[in-house]
Amino acid sequence: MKVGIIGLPSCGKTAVFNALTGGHAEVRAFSGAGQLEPNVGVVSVPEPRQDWLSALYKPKKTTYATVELVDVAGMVPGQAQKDGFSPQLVAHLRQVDALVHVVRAFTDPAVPHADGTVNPLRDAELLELELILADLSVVDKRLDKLDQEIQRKKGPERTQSEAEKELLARFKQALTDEKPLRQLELTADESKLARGYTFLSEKPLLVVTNIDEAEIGQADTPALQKLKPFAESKGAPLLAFCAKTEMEIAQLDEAERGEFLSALGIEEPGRDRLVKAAYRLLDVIPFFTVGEDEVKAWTITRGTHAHEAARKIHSDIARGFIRAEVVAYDALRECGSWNAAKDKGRVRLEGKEYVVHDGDCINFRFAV
Ligand SMILES: Nc1nc2c(ncn2[C@@H]2O[C@H](COP(=O)(O)OP(=O)(O)OP(=O)(O)O)[C@@H](O)[C@H]2O)c(=O)[nH]1
Ligand SMILES: [Mg+2]
Repeated sequence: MKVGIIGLPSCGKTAVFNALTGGHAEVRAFSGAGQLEPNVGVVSVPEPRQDWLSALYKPKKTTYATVELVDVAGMVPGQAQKDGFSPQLVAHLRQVDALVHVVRAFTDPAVPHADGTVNPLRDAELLELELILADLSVVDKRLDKLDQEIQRKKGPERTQSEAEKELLARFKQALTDEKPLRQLELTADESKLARGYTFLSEKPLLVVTNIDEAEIGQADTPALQKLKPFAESKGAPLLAFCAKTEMEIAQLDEAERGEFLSALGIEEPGRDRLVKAAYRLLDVIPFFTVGEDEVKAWTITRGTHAHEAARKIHSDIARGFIRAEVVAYDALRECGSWNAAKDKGRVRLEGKEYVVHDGDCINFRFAV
């Protein structure tokens, strides 16, 4: 699961990346736009249910779900309106599953803005338009080729190409109306067809406004007010985050961090909120395996069957699948232990077709 961090130059993408990963990638007052290689890092997804399970089992190891973050270069100033994203940038972005769009709201004379002023809504709209234009150019190129293909093809192949043309024409209309593809309702077949194109505006999006230090903890800020209708109209959740402070928090050791957060009156670190929001974007759910060796979260897409979930762990477990012993996290917590849950009939035996739920604790029985 990969999440790409995007935004205009110097909006604080790398600062967000460092805040989330605890990393030390270089941040600079003058944009490194054009930097070719993205920063890549892996972060654990905070999960209070797993904390409770670890307190119960006291395992040797607790393994949280993870998200891979990709921090790319900003768009080259001035290039935005002309040519849009560079091809390298687009190539990196095509590979991610979701996008975190960082919008600058912090005012800092030491960090010049390419357009001279800080204006979150203008910046957000500009970048969003780039996603749409990048997709539109893919659609146009493909539509050109499809016409020739349809002439050449016969039978079911032709029908297939015609269906593709119809879908792409719909996409073109939406994009021309500046509507991101994530907002279209697609059938399962259409989604499958679209997947191959890895459209940027189809990827789930989270808007993060990078606020001033003084605005930390405020429920509402001018930037949030401006961006709320924008985010809603793009089908994207919205979060405020102060990348600079969060980056500093990430560099502290645990004890210092606790003191720092309580001094600021922050209950949940922004980092945790942001990582959780990024994970939720992906429309995935965790299930847990528990034991004295390890308490582990596994990430699956919603609707995954027990047999597939088993394969996540090991192909042998899927091959030799007998039954899944399943207890919902809430039931386990209520009963206090696996055995107590079993005595109360809360541990179910499920077959291969069972649809795994968010927070299921599963023990797979298998024989190979
Ligand atoms: N005051 C303040 N400065 C910030 C904040 N976030 C980032 N900065 C500063 O803004 C400058 C740019 O930050 P980066 O994280 O490098 O921005 P970027 O989006 O990665 O920039 P490019 O990769 O060059 O496009 C650095 O000097 C940061 O220290 C913030 O929340 N508040
Ligand atoms: Mg950067």
